[in-house]
Formats: sequence, structure tokens, C-alpha cells
Amino acid sequence: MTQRIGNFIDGRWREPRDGNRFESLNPADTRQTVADAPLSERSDVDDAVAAARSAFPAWSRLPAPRRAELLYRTGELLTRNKQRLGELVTKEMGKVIAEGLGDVQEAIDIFYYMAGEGRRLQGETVPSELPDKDCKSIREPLGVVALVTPWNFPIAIPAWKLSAALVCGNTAILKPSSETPACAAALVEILAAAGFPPGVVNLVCGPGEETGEYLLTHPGVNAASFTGSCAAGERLERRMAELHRPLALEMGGKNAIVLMDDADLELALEGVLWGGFGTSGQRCTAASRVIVHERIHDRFVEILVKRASQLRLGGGLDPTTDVGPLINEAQGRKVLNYLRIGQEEGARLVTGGKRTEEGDLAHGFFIEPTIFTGVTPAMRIAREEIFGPVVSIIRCGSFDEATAIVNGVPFGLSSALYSRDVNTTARAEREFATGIVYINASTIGAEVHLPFGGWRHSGSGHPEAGGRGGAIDFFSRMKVVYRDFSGRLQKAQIDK
Ligand code: UN1
Repeated sequence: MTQRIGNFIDGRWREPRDGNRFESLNPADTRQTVADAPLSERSDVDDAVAAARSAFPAWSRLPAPRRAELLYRTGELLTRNKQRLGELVTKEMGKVIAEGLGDVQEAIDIFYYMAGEGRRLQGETVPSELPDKDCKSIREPLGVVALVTPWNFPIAIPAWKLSAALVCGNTAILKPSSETPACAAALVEILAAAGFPPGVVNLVCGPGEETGEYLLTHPGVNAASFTGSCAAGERLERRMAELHRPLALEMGGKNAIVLMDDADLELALEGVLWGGFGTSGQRCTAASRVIVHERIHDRFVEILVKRASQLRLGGGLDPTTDVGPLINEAQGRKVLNYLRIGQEEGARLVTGGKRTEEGDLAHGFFIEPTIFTGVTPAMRIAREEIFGPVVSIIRCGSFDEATAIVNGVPFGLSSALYSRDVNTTARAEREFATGIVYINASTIGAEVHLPFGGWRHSGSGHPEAGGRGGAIDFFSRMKVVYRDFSGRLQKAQIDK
């Protein structure tokens, strides 16, 4: 049954002023409409910004541990609703149910974790160089923050951003991907039930290029956080620089797994299957390049191809499904285009390589888990983000060569090394130039209490999640207070 959702502005569910709506579909079966959502106009965004502005003074002055209690309550309500929300993620986004539940678990984890941050939010107290004077730094919120989120983690990523923004004392407006408005509405419904005051959390739905950009660049917004495509992210970077507005960006990846000749091949095999084909390759952290030492190359390709060709495509609610659909036709076509490009560039397609339209699968965009061998680092399929179930195998002769390939792309989100040699693992840790490095584990599966962020073109250097050093640093700003109780003019740097 189609769920009719509204915008959430100033504590109330509202129809868009112009009455326009759009639908989100079940990617596994596009005959099914999941939600009917508001196509917001500028005036709806204006209303949300006004609500967030008027809620800000009281919310930002509420002691952080009190704000944190509402985050904790959100964690509890998410836990209670985990199954229902996980199924909604699978229905609206397509990932298999175990991952749909994982998406919700990530939101639970971050709300509990950020609730703890409410009792930290540390600054520093340090001695002054002058007598009878003290100095401290304190964290203050930025104001109204605009959060624009993607469809691939439709509960977890909004939760990363909202939890950190709210505990720091900001008020927020969430604009979710138009592929997944029902997931965002379900999360906001839980925040409302947890007791966040009206205007503290707002939701506006609508297309990214209109509603999203209008919101992010709105004069009433103080900071922006965006996760999505590189093209949109880079355009925003320029706009935000003109507006002098803080922007946290998470964009693409071209993550690599390196297998040295002393790797545990069975372990690496599981890691490559999980990183390459989990979420149908639609994670920023997906393992789309596998760099294999020449001594184990043929043996590894053989076992990998065998297992990849056995993966079952299907709807995500079916517990026997390994790989779900692509989010929509446009993404599916983009992936198919890369499959053509890879072959034209001279890579060898060893398994998969086409869309499946057997039986019920004809109503979604399902692409077979695909592996290319004979890929060279210069090929487009080895450099550009595909965001589908496609793995490119690149042969290497040494650790140094592998490292150069890992680091030789514009992206720098995640990387992984499989080796049993402690020295090699230490070198990977130091030399892989990515925001996240995994040793003997796949490129996916970041935990919420550590910063999540890409280097170079993968991000803006303001990581998501984590506490200090992570999202707390972006969603708060430092104020330094010097208090002089000497009763006389004291001059720093001059009086000795
Ligand atoms: C993303 O792909 O955008 O580490 C986020 C992971 C997840 C988050 C991925 N915890 O793969």
C-alpha cells in the first residue's frame, strides 16, 4: 500500500503549499509505489528555514545533556521499530533485508553514541601566560543546518548528520533523496515521538537540483552537509565558497582491496564478495578495484568467479537473495554503460556483464555480479565510480606497485589489504592514502564512533560520524574565552 507522507515543519506534518507530489518506487518491483511524497516549492523550504530559525535560541540554550536525552530516546524508539524500518529500507531502497536492518542499526548506534557526546562536547581549559587570568575554549552550535542525504543509506546517513547536528545545539532541515522519502519520514516521525521541540527537526522532500540546492544556499541557513555525487558536490563547493558557508561533503569512492601473495585467500574471497557485491555495489565504500599479486592472481580469480556466479539476484525481502536491484533505471543504464566501456577498453569480462530480466526480475533493474580481469590502472573502469556490482581485477607485482595503484585515483575514501605479514600491514596502514584503511577486512563496514570521511575528491575533509575529530567538530565551532580578574590592563605578548 502506498504511504502518503508530508513535509515536517515546525512540529507538524504538512502538505506542500502548491500541492505537487512525487512517488518513490520499490526498486525490486517498480510496479509497486512505496510512497507518495511532497514535491516542495521554495515557499515550503522558506517555512522550514523560518521554523528552524525560531526554534534555535531555546534549543541551543538547553543544556547539552538534556538535548542528549532526546537522542537517547530516539535510539530506544529506533530499536523498538528496527524490524519495521529495516523492511521499509529494503522496500524503498532495494538492499537485502540483513542490510536493511543494518542500516537501521547504524542509526541506533549513532543516536546512542551521540547521546553520550552530550555529556562531553569538550573544549579546553589551559593556563594563561598572564597572572589572574584564565582561558578556555567552548563549543557552540552553528545555527540552522541544511542536511541533504542520498538514497543508499536512507536511514543511517540522515541519522549520522541529524544526531551530531542536534546534540551540538543546531536546528536542522533534512532534504532526503527523492528515491527514499518514506525512510526519511519514518526517521523524522521517530524523532518527533522522542520529543524534539517543534522546529528543531524539519523535513522537506523534493528534487535535489531544486529543493536541495535552494535549501543549501538559503540565506537563513548557516551550514550545510551533503552526501551524494561528485558532480553535485563540486558544484556545491563553489557555491558555498561564494557564500562563505561551512560545507561538509561526502562524495564518491573508487576503493581498492589489495591481496598480497601471503593473503589468506578464503578470507580475502569473502571480503571481496562482500565489498564488491554487497548493497549491489551501491556504497561509497564499495570495493570496485581488487589489486591481486601475480603469484596468486589466477588461483584467486578462479575461486572468485565461481562464487560470484553463484550469487543469487532477487528481491531483498527474500532471505535467500544475495544481491538486490539497482536503485533505478538511470543507475542501471549507467552501470551497463560502464560494462560496455570496460570491454571496449580491452578488459576481459569473466562473469556477469548483463541485466537479468528473468521472471519477476524484469520489473526491477538487476545486474549480474560482474568481474573484469586484465584491467589496467589507466582504464576508466579502474578510475571512475560505477556504483554497481562490478569488480575490476588489476594484477600487480609488488606491494609498492599495489600502493601506487591504490593511491593513483582522484578518490580516497576506503582501502583494504589482505596479508599475513605484520610489516606489510604496517606499511599499508601508513601508505594507503584513504580516510579509512582496513587490514584483513573488506572496504565496507565503518563503525559509528570513528570519523568517516574521504580524502581528496571523496570529501571535503569534514568527516561524518565520530566525536571529536569527526562530525562534532563540523557541527560545532570553537569560541575562546579569556577572563581577566586582575583588575588592571594586562598585555599578552608584551607584559613579562
Ligand atoms: C556509504 O556508502 O555512503 O562503512 C556509507 C560502510 C557503512 C557506511 C557506508 N557503515 O560501508
